[in-house]
Amino acid sequence: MKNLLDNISNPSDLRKLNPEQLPQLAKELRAFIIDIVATKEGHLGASLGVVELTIALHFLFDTPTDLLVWDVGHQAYGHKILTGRKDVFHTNRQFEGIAGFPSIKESEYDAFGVGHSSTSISAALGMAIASNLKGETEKQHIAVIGDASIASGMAFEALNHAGVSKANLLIILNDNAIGIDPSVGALKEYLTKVKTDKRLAVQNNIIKALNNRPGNQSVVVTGRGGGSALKAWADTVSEIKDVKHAYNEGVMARKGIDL
Ligand SMILES: Cc1ncc(C[n+]2csc(CCOP(=O)(O)OP(=O)(O)O)c2C)c(N)n1
Repeated sequence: MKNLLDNISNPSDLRKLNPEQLPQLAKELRAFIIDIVATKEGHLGASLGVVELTIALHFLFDTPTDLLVWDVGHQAYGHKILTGRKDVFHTNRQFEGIAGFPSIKESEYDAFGVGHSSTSISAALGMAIASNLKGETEKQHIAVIGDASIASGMAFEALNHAGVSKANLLIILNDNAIGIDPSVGALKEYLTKVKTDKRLAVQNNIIKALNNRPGNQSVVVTGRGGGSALKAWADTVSEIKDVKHAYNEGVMARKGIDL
């Protein structure tokens, strides 16, 4: 079979593929990351866990015009490979090589320089508010954050602000129940509960509540489970992409899938 990744230099090449070709691309991207990280070291599990999400986001959104912010940035290897850095990915984290995290100096596709966790929602919200002020109402601003990072004060401050703003912000909660170690705490238990108890999900959902304000366009996607099917991510993201006031749950995310 023809290698698809060989012919992808940036997301505009990716967007020329048929949706049916994307699972094949996901396999190739996963293998590419494993091959290089196996000899050069780096963060592996987090990037493998978002291969499908990364493809879905660059396929469905108009990056780099739409702004994509990765929290921490340790999961952005697939993003880097699909956004012009495939040929230099072997220099990842090496002296004079590419950075192990998104860097605004390195690429126009890296909307925000990261390394520290829990900053993505604030950053994307600030960008979304700026776009509003400039009248760029169609521009999308996407924060991808893990369940460990969203449990911090800074992320909650941003959610609190987003919940009353009119900014066009999409927050993707990549809930795989693992940070560096398995997640613990009340929020983890809460997220588990809202996914298993349908009544609770409808009546008492903190994340849904944040999306219920008139005029607010924030959206949260959250999921946890046994696989990270590309179709599930692609369907979910395309469903909510242009929707205002949407809440969605049920996309599966698993760290280090298919190792
Ligand atoms: C302020 C800060 N504290 C700690 C870290 C170390 N750190 C790197 S990744 C990570 C966990 C991330 O887990 P999660 O947010 O669930 O994302 P996932 O790895 O599942 O994508 C932590 C704590 C950091 N980068 N920044």
